[in-house]
Amino acid sequence: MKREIFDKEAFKKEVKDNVRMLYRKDLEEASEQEIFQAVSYAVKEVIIDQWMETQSSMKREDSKVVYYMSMEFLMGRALGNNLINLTAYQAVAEALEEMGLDLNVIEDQEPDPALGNGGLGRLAACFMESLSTLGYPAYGCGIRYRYGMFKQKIKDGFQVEVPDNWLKDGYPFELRRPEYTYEVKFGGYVRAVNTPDGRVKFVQEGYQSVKAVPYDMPIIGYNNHMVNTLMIWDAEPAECFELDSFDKGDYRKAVEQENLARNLVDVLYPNDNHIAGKELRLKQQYFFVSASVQRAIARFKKMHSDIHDLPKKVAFQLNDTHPTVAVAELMRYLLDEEELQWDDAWNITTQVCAYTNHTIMAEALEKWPIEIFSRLLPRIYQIVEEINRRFILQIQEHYPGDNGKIERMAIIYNGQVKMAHLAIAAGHSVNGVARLHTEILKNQELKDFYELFPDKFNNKTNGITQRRFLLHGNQLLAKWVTDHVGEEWITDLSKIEKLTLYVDDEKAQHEFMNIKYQNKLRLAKYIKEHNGIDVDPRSIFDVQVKRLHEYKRQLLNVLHIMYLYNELKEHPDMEFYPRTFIFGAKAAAGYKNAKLTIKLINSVAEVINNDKSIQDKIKVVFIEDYRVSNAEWIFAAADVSEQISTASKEASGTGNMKFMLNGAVTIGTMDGANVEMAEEVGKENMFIFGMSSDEVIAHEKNRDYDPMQIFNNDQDIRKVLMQLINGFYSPQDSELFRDLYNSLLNTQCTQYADTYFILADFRSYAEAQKAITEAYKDEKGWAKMAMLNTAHSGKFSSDRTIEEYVRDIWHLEKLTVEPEK
Ligand code: 26Q
Repeated sequence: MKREIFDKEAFKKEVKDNVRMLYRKDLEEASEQEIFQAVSYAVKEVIIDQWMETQSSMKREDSKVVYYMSMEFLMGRALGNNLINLTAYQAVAEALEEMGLDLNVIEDQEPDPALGNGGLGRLAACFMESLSTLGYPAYGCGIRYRYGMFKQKIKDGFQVEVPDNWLKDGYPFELRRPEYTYEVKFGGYVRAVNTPDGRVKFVQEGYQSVKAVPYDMPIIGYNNHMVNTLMIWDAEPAECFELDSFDKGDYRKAVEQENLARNLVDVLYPNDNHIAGKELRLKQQYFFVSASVQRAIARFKKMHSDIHDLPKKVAFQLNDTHPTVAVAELMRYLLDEEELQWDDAWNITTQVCAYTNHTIMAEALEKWPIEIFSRLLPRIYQIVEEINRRFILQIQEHYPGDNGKIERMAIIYNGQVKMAHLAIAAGHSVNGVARLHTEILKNQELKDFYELFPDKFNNKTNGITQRRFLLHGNQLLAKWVTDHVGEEWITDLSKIEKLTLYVDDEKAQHEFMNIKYQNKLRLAKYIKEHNGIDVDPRSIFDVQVKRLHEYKRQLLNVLHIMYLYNELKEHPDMEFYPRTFIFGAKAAAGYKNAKLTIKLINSVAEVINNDKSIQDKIKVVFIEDYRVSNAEWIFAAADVSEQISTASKEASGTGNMKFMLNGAVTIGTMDGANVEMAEEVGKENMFIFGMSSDEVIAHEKNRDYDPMQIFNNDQDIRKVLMQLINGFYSPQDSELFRDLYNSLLNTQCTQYADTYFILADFRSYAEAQKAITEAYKDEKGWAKMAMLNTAHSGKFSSDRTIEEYVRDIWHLEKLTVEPEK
């Protein structure tokens, strides 16, 4: 039974009162944004009680807590999801309707908090939600960027980045907690001081400091009264008089210090799977990590006197290497503040810290020049040097005389600090994010480390929360699923497998596809409003939405569309099932080929959509500003899910799972979690194509791949590639797409041409696409396949993932939160 939380009349009154209190207006005069704020504050009322209950029972039970440290939390809008998890969505929708208001419209007023780039940030958000739903005590630790991921505008087919000022109207779900302010120190130097009892103490002097002030956001569990906390840190200038005594009266330093605080949390770096080795980025990392470590320890010490018990009560999970300075910061605290011996401190640190790897892309492995690192974090650098010194001794002991090992494994080498090596050496767990990815880490990328520390390595296949991506995003299907298998799937997605009972039932097939059709209508309307393009909801909706990256191969998709168009033009009477190709993707602002690919997609769309002769058989749509809020609608409406990365390059993928849950059929490579999806649903219910990861890795090793050969021997491919440089899609400037052409064929441009094996996989991709058309024509067959995908998506709940982290790495206990009498 769901507990009724909302007294409808009281809620209505609360909303009206809030409008008066906040804006001195009656409901009738209030803007939609003001009503959103008033509704959100009314919801916050309810949340606050549960939040306080949760925090007091965490104290009472003295629970072990995980601190999930991440530079990114891509939360998406909170209002709708909070209502869903409070099981108050329907009641609130009705209450608002009685007031003449539409909850959907109000939800749409919320800014989309986009404090993340893509997969890694969204994973952190799904994990927080699952932790609360499962009842595990947790804090998310991150940064309150004033500007999150940029908003994308498409102008003349090109991406234009617009700042995302998400805080401009005030964000109702955050709570400033100035009582938990900490100081974070940068720069200066370290002085060794002899203490009266004959020891040496290290003190940092001449530094600049910043005040870290946390804002808490509630993370609401589904129907269980559990509310965890996401703490995101803002930077405020330390007052001038708080300058280190050494620098008192130094006006220039005071101004510098103030500027540091100003810039520190200004903006999220919009890079995904690529590092920007900028000094400010390292400052951001240390800033939020130092503040979070201080808060975690302060909280621990309120209830415990022996710091050796820290690992019993605290776990730090490092979301990629970005927060890895945490290990050195914890060491610093234990050595300098707690005055522990090295071995003691090291023991505690390794037991507390664990690291998740999200990529094998070489350009995403984080390294910092010693010069920057030691200047910015002098004491931390000393500690990293000592960790490195001891680690090298350990390597030498294990592999006497093997200098290659040291070269490959040292934490500091060649003038650089290697963050992954630090994280592996200083943590007790290293995990990949899908089985294939973890195997590649163990056998290739991190082979040396796996040999030295086999027990640290483990796999945690990613997952997604079904509360946001089905219950909220696809309410029609959610209700239908509940009607067929009961509502247990909401908190135990494995139960959705019971749908297999209905896959041959014609009535069920009909209903399932009808819901898909309704969702396609909803998306078609969105596309009409935003792009002005008419798309036929009866056409196949073929969707690729994700960050734009060469390894994800949006280029393969668009080259194939160009090929299909050529086919249609050459054989106007050929049989052709209408298709709508939908793209959504942001490119990092400085990533040239990615931005050019966006332009290409839009140029191809322009030509094809306006060619009357093909009778609307192909439509191409680029959805502007792909983000969490429109993603929910897009997944719900997809027939075909494009997961076409070069095998071995996509660590896991999580969009793939969201599509599967919503009954889309995947066309994909055997990469990342696609492999496990195929295992769950059966290869016959997916369209798998392309080289295997082993084949890709072998070609990379042997350097024996020659795309020019394919270009010479395949006239269809040749024709498509020539269209990149003959002005077919860019009549004003036939050179516009030259760089894309070069990336495929010209060895001068990159290490080797066609780095991501697009031409190698082209034919196999085209075959798979053809097979999709054939399969779609068989309505019942398709309905069954789509339903089987939903039915076998159970493994890909982030609830399952979190249970595995808890069991193997964090060892937390579930908390029950009793509602107040
Ligand atoms: C690092 C240094 C400086 C600036 C930026 C960065 C940076 C930022 C974001 C590096 C990498 C990222 C993001 C990586 C990411 O999203 N990886 C994805 O993680 C998902 C969750 O595990 C996986 O499903 C995807 O396969 C993986 O690509």
